[in-house]
Amino acid sequence: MQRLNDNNQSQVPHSVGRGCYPRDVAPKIVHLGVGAFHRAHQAWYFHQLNKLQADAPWMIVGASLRSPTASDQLNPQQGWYSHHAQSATDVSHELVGSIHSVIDARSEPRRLRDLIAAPSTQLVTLTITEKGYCYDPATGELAKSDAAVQADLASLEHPVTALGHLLAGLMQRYRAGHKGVTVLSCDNLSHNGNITKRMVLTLAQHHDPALAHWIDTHVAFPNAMVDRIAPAMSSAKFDEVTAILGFRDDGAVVTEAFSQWVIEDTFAAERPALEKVGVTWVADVAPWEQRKLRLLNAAHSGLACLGSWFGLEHVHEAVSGELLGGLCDALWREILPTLPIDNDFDAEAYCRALKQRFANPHLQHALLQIATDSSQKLPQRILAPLSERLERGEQVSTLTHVVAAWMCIQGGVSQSDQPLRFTDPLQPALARQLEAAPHCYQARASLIIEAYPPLQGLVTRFPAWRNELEYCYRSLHSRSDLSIGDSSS
Ligand code: CS2
Repeated sequence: MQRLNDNNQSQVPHSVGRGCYPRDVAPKIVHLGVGAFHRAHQAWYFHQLNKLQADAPWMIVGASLRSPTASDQLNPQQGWYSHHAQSATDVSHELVGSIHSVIDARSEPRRLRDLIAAPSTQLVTLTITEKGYCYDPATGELAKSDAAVQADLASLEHPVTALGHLLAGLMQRYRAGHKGVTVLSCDNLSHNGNITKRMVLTLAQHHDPALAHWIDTHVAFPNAMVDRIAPAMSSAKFDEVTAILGFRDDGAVVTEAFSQWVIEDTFAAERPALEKVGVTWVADVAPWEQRKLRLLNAAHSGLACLGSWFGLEHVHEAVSGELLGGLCDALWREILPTLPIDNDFDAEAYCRALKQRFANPHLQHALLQIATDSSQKLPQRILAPLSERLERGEQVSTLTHVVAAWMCIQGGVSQSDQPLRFTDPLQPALARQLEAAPHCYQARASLIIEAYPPLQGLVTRFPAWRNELEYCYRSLHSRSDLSIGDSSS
C-alpha cells in the first residue's frame, strides 16, 4: 500500500477535510517530542490557523528526542498525516499539513540547535512528558544526580535531555545576538512554564551565568493547560485509517472531538493568533490547570491504577463497569473541595462531560498507557489533594485506594497474576528489589514507599495515614469487589 505523501494527498477522498496553504516557508515553530498528543492537539490547532491565514502560515519543525520513530513516520510523508476526531456518535477526518518535517535529535543535534537559534523561529513548544523535565518531584529542583542531567551539565555538545537540546539552541541564539523567543510547555504539570524556566535556568547558570541572565529577561515561558485525549494507535486503528484514506499513513492519530488549550498571554516573540481557532488567552492559567489535573487526570490515574490491578483494559470499560463505575464520582467528591472556589466554574457540568468523554468507546484508551510513568504523575494529580485533605483532618479513602493500587501494580502483575506491561522511571530498580523481597505485605509496602520519595514524604508527615495505606494495600490483594468508601465528608 502506498504511503500518504505530498504527491498523492490530493487523491485522498473528499470526505477527508484538508486545507490549502504554502508549506515550504521558514518554520516559525520548533517542537520537541512529536508523539500522538502533539499531532492530535497543537499541530492540529496550527493547521486550523493556517487555513484561516494562508498568507502567513505557522509551520512546525518537529524533533524526536529518544528514537527516530516520529521522523520515520512523518518524513517519508513530507509531514502530512491524518487526524480522526471521534465523539461517541460522530467522526471527522482531516489531513493535517502544519508539520514541515521532523529531525532525529540524536543524530542531528546541530540542526536542532540551528533551528532553535534561527531568527525566523518565534516559538519552541514541548511535549516531552512529565519525566522530560528532569525535576525531582520531591524537591521541585533539577535532578542533578540523574545520569542524563549530569551529561548535559558536563557538556552541551551532544545534549541528552530535551532541556539540554533547548538550552544549546538558546545559547546559540544568545551568542548570535538574536531576539528572544517563547518556550511553551504543553505537558500535564502544575505551572509547566515555571518548571521549564526553573530547570533551564539551573542548567544555564551552570554553563554560563550571563546566558542565564539573558534567558531570564528575553525568553518567555508561559504556563498553559492542554486537553485532548489521544490514545496510542493500534494496528486495528491503522487498518481503519488505510481504508478511509486509500493510502497507508504511519503518522495518523485518532483522538476525541473535544479539545481545549488555555495559555498565559506572556509571549516574548511574535504571538500566533490562536484565539481565532478557539484557544483562550488568560493572565493566570493556574485554576484551569489545577482542575484539569485534579479532575480529569486524577480520575484517569485512578482508573489506570485500580483498573490495571483488577485486570481491566480500557478507560471506557472501566467507567461503565460494576467494579469501578463509581470511582470517578467518589474521587471527585474528595478532590473538589481542594480546588479554589470559582463561581464561573460549573463543577457538576465539567464532571458530567468528563464521564461522557471517558465513556467514548471509539477511543479504546488503554489503562496501561495512562499507568505509564505514574510515579511522575501521581504528585500533581493524587498526592497533592490527598496531602491537603490530610492536613485538614479529612478522610481520604478513595485517594488512598488509588495510591494503594499504584503500589500493587509496582509488582508488575495484576491481582490475578497477569503481567502488566508499562514503563516507569522507578520501575527497573524497584522491580528488582521487589523480586528479592519476602512475600510479606508490610515489608513490600515499606520497600515501595521508601523507593518513592513523594510518598515517603507524605507518610513521614502523616504516620497514621501510613497504617490506612498499608491496610488498603493489603486488602486490595484479596478483594474481588471494591466498595469505595463513603467520601462525602
Ligand atoms: C492521561 C493524559 O496518559 C495520561 O496520563 O491522563 O494523557 C490525558 O489523556 C490528557 O491529559 C487529556 O488531555
